[in-house]
Amino acid sequence: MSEAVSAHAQTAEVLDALIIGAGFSGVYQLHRLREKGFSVKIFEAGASLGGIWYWNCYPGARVDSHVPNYEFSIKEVWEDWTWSERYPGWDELRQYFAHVDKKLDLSRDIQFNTWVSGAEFDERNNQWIVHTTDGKQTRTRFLIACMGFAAKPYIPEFKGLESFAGTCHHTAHWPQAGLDMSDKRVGIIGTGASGVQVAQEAAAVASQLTVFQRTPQMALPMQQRKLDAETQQSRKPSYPALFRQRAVSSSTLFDVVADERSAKEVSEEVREAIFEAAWQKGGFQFWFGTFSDILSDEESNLLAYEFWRDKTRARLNDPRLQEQLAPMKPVHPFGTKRPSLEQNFFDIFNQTNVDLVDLRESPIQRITPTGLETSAGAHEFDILVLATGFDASTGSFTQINLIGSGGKRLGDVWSDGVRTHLGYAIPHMPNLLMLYGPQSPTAFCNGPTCAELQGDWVVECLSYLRDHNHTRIEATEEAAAGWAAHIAELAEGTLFPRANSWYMGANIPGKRREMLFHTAPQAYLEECEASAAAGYAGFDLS
Ligand code: N01
Repeated sequence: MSEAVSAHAQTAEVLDALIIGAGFSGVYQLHRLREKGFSVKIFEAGASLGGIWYWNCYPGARVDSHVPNYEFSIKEVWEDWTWSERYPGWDELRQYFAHVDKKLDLSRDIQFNTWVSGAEFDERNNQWIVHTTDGKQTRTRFLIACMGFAAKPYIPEFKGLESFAGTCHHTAHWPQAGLDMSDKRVGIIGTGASGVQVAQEAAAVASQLTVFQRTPQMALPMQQRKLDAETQQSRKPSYPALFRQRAVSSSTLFDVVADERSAKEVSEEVREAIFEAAWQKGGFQFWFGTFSDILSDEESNLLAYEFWRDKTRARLNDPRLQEQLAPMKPVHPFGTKRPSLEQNFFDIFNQTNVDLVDLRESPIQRITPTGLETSAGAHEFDILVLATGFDASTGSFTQINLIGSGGKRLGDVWSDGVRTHLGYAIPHMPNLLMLYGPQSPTAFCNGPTCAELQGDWVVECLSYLRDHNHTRIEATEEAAAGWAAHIAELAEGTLFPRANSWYMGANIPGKRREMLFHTAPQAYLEECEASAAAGYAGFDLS
């Protein structure tokens, strides 16, 4: 840092906090920090609020967590808002964000269409200098990263991709103006949540849909339901208790609670009844809400898989499709990749306009101007949808040029694996705090719940620093090494390491394989509380 730049810092406007991203986490931070009297702004890459719900506007995009669990607990926001569906779509979620904006008067402190390309820490002043692609620089005491886990779409290096002459989009870069798939030939690569959702919509309107599947998707029934305003209003008196519950029970997860018994320890009759009830309830109930050991015991897991498999095969007319979509033997333990919630995903394959191509039998060789070639032959289409996922969690950070204390780059700090303390802060990156980031429960926690519970911790932390005249907070290397070991140990107690999922960083070629998330949200909250109560143990404050 030159003397001139440093001297300039004494006079330039310096924010207390700059938030990156205007999704659930960023919006909540802005609201709470302003309440506490901090000067704060959001830089948001999109043209409006919503984060993931701004970018993912492909047909059928909808949330996999039900309302009212999936909304803010702020009374002035929920008291006059009602939803039309239990699992709302992206457009209704955007309307919700517009409502939140109006209620909390957020936009005046949000700079839209602003992409943060880099930030460097000015040690002399304990400030971040934040660079945006418009060429401007902004100084802030604290940099609060609220980019979500899916800010970096992943597009595999398919040979010939640039030669495709039709329309091609990654699901997270869908045209904001929409794209009509009616009477078109559509190809979709990928069968994660995004692929499943687009496929359901495309199958209804496309002249031909070809779904390219590499790994069968153990999708679960959403059991979508319409909601009426009157019933929702009549339930509002119970909302405060419901939102309080998110912080104090295992339902922090996804508002589902499992039977404490093992799936193996009950009679077949009882087991089937519990499985069936969860199936009928829908959503993530069958994933996390049947027996306590489904995701940790191989035999119990297999019992859940067999139930899922038989239910799914019964919906498919063709025995070949049955084996491709729901094989007799699981390709990985059930639920170790996030299950999509489907409405008619399996049924579409009984339609004459829908084909499945199993990439395990015939891998993609190249994309061509008119479609793609697998080892078994050519497929032609007008629209190619890349539902190929994200460089999840860490990708949101590594795509920004972050330079911390002593000139350390994030890539250097994470060269032997991800290092954070409590998923909030990174060694050598003072005054950078993360919400919904790596090594916190992100992937296993309901979004708005996590935004608020983690968000409150960060707000309290910044208030503590202000009250104690501290201008700098930094995770210690020791604490971060201990936290990484803790995350790995928690994962080892589960079956999650057995799948090539984005949880494990295993969906991106060359990315280090490690569990990226804390798998026990309730314990996590207690660990964070304990650190704060001990004067922010594991952090250096100065
Ligand atoms: O991404 P994914 P997503 N050749 O990584 C395939 C959330 N989300 O965008 O399984 C061929 O799950 C890949 O195959 P495989 C949700 O948390 C939520 O769908 O790696 N195929 C897989 O099928 C979700 O979990 C909603 O073998 C290739 C697919 O692409 C997360 O976002 C909606 C390939 C990627 O699936 C990510 O979901 C949407 C290749 N080279 C998303 N590379 C809600 O409902 C990858 N694939 C809230």
